[in-house]
Amino acid sequence: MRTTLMILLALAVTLGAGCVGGAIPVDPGTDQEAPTVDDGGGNEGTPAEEQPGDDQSGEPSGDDNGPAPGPGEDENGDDGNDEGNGDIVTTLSYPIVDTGQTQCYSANGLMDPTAEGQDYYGQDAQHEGNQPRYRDNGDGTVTDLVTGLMWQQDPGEKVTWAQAAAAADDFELAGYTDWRLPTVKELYSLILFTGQCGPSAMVPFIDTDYFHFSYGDASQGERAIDSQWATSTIYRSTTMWGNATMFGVNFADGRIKGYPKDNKLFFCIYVRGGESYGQNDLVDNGDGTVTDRATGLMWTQQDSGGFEAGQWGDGRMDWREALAWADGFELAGHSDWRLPNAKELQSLVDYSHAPAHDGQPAIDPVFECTPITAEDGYGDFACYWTSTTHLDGPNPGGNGCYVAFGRAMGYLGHGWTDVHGAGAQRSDPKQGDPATLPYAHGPQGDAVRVYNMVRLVRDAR
Ligand SMILES: [Ca+2]
Ligand SMILES: [Ca+2]
Ligand SMILES: [Ca+2]
Repeated sequence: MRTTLMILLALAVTLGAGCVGGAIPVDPGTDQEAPTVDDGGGNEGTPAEEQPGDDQSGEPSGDDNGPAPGPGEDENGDDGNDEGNGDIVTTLSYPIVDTGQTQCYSANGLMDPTAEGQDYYGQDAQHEGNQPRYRDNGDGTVTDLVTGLMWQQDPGEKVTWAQAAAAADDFELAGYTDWRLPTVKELYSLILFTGQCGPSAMVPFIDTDYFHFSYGDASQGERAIDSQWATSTIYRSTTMWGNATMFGVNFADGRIKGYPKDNKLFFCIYVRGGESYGQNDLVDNGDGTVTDRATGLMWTQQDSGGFEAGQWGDGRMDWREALAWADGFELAGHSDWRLPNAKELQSLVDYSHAPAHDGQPAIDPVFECTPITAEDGYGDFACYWTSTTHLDGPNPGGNGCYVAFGRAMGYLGHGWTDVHGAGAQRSDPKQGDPATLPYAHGPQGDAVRVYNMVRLVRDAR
């Protein structure tokens, strides 16, 4: 807890909140919810069992421009083939597939890439990661060559969540019978931020060379963006004032949202293989860093609030400030810290926690999260910037993706509520004064904050 009451007061004023620092009312009724489904956030690692610092062996110099580590320098002591040329990446249990974004964007749209020390350096396109690669198996299945997961290629017609969950067990395709409804971490591995949603262009956020995709059906009264895909991940709290909620991926508008689980239709593709995909393996290195041995990523244990960064010292910053802070940041002898992309940051979400469920942010407790006061005046946890641009709305490039580790607030009709759940991924304008911008955006009145929290990442090898 590094936030002072002063900061909470300032936040309350900024957000127009009435009640300072109030605890979120915990919903006692959610424990019994949907006991048979995966919570999608299994953080298997027990930091206390690990040897602090054991991830630093074989660490390259930490120089931003240093050569790629050779064989044997992988942080797990593997043979260094993680990003290699073989068919399937196998040495990490939870490799993050890059977003596919290859162009750079300022707050005003496309821009030429900049260099270290310059504005807007360090965004998604400037860190390659594991580029998406798939194999069409020619039998109605697609293999993701980064994650190793095998997917059903065609969702067919929409179904209810209950139908999607119930039919998985008996589903058979290409001779396999071990299909399951994906977790939100599995399904989100397929999202691509080469997608766009807006008046100038509509491009799906999934690779349509491999997967069958449909926008909403106008003849059924649906909007184009009604392409919500189902997962097995159930929110431990509720959205929209009490609805049981499932986290789905919208491949039409490029978001994770909590959707009302009942009385709604979803696309559904089943998955098989890679049973540990989505499970973190966190090691507290004892020096302010945490390594996830499942993803090969190293994270700062504290967020920007813990470092008292940003123009107000409370950790909040706009997108350009977040990139600049990452660029110049040093910790534990490393200077190659960067703003995580949307998929890297989502890998840290622990869907077994939720502020209104257990008072915790949706992340493993090894991480420290600076508390904030939300729009409704209750104590909460922040949304965190990513390096990924969200091509959404009338100003393509002007919005950056964030991941909500607290409630994903929206203003609906008569007040503020958690509309999309802790663990949602939405986007905010990259810059602007929240006092003069519309305070809510889109059909669910998503809260517009602009000044979000930041947690930094680096490659742990
Ligand atoms: Ca990238
Ligand atoms: Ca089966
Ligand atoms: Ca740097």
